[in-house]
Amino acid sequence: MNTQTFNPGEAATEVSTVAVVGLGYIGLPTAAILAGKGLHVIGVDVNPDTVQAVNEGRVPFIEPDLGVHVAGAVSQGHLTAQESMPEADAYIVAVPTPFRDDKTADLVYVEQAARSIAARIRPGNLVILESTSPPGTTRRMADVILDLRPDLSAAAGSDRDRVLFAHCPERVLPGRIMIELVTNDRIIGGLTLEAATAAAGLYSTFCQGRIHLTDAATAEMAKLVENAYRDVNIAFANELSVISGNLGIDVWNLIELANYHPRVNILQPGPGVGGHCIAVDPWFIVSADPENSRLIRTAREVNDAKPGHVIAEVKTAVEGIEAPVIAALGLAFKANIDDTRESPAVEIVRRLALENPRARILVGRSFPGAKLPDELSPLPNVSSVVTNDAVAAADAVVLLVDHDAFREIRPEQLAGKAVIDTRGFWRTTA
Ligand code: SAJ
Repeated sequence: MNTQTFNPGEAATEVSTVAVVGLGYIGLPTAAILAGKGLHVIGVDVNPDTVQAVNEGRVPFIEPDLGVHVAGAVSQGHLTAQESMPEADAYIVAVPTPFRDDKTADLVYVEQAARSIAARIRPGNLVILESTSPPGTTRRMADVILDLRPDLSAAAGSDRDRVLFAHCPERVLPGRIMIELVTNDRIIGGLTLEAATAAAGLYSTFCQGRIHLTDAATAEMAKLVENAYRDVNIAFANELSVISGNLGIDVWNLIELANYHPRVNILQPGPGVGGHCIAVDPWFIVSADPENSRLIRTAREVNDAKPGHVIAEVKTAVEGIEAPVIAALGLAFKANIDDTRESPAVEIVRRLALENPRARILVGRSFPGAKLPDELSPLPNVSSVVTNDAVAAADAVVLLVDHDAFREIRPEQLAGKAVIDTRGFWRTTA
């Protein structure tokens, strides 16, 4: 299928009831925004706590502005949540697609969702996969449903009753989800053009960006490529940070200067790359064609090695101190969010604690009252404390996340302490 741009005047959506399967970081915002447009939205989640929270108009995680949208949609009766799969005109699948130890995608949640949908789907329905997935997953999801429902077909021109399948990858940035859901362009890939057009009709109810239509495998790959592009570029910055450190050069000043060139735009180094997207998706490309993904694989390895460099720096800083106190500032995978999935900060704290049993690691949190994640809570030498107390008690302060809240730390609080600033947060300009 050639790529084409959807013309919103062309196909008004015939969908009035939507089931959004998976009420996580993407599913819940999508559900809330569709409900805000007056559609009847039923959120489906296997977690009873999530279902209860949504039905009470609450959001079980932090994302700016999402709370207002969910509370409004629930109070107007447009959004409800339940554990079982309902009948609907359209199904949007936004379940996790984690990767296994061998870095291949685990599609068990997509397949579970597909089996539940198969029991409820009716002729003419639309099924959209939003989850980031390896090429071929939309086809596989359709096959799971169609194997269970031989009365239905996805093919144009079939004698059997038609159902429509499309992939519509999300591309929103955590922390800006409610803005980018509306303003970003969308790529929609259908198993048929009719399916892509129907999905575009639904998304055009809230998406103000352009909607680009293509086939499902290209849409799946486009999403992976966007994140791999970013990963490769961050790896370049991280590699520079290690080289610069060895040469005694301030990497942030170096990058600022190089970026004055009109065709150079180096990203920022950090403690590593986290989150459920950039640290994961490139592996889906590598597993699709291992032999030819050398650059993509190496970038992943460079970024995954960065926490080790930070740990080595901290160890050097506290060398000779019998029982050092280390303040670790921030655990999230990036600034101003509370999401710790795949976070290099968590890995750094965990490995520092395990490798230095005599050290005490005080995690200064920017979100007061936040509990330690499961990876850290069993460790006896890690505790979560108020940021200022962590800094005051520390021999070494390692800044892991550039949360705005840490701006309140004054230079005199850091005086006399070893400071490892993995984000260039306290850097002076070139
Ligand atoms: N990071 C750096 N240096 C940088 C930029 C980022 O070290 O210069 C690190 C961050 O600290 C973080 C990680 O990279 O650990 C990822 O952060 P991010 O802000 O670059 O991206 P995500 O993971 O929050 O969201 C990405 C976005 N993809 C792209 O920008 C291509 C978003 O648009 C996607 O929707 C999202 O992945 C997703 O869900 O796939």
